[in-house]
Amino acid sequence: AAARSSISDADLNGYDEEQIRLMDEMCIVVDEDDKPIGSASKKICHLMTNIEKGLLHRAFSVFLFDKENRLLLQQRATEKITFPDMWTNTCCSHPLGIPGETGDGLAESILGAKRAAIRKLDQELGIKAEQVPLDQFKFLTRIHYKAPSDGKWGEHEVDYILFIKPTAEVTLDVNPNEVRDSTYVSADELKAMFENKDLKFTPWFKLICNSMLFEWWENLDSGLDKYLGEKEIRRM
Ligand code: DMA
Ligand code: MN
Repeated sequence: AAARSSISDADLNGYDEEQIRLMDEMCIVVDEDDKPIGSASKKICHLMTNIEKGLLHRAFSVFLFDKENRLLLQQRATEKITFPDMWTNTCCSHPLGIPGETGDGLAESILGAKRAAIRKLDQELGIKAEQVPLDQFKFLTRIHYKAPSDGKWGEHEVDYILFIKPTAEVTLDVNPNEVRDSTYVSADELKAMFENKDLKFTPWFKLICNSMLFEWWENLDSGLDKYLGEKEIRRM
């Protein structure tokens, strides 16, 4: 009999059942130029033993802003296998090796990342697709980074950075298996959160905050165009 389900997998013993199930999702494996070279399960892609051999996959990070240009943050659920309980940007996940989310050229890959973003904004935060239309997402750039979580698990991704300031009001219906808390913050409020030693932040969010986030954020309503569609991958 096939014993392929991760539920029976020793690496995943003791973790949340729903989060174990999601470890079977098929991520897009890419080379250092973000060219798809195959697919592998979310579990395979996030084991440090594989990352240390160079395994790299595609991801996206959404930054969602409200009418007052406040950024929606989430605190990851305790159930998350990687980076539990940490504060981070609105929503992150992976475009999957499924029709519509896989792309070879940059334009198609950006479209795939946006479609994956719409899927996960609903699954994590209960934001309905009609409130986050595809054409309101703005692609900034790609970030290649590596970050361990707890020794066993980690990230090694080419991460598509997407901004959205939806014209429609966004209603939240948070999935507690994914998200422990959420809050809208101004840039100053976010900087104040960084001073609070009781709060932990994900490594990719810190990398983006320490590089371009605040400059992009200042230009959200006018002047963002010059930052959009960067073809070069930023190595961090
Ligand atoms: C993975 O995010 C993507 C990035 C940019 C770190 P995640 O761990 O929240 O993925 P998922 O929600 O699919 O578990
Ligand atoms: Mn990942």
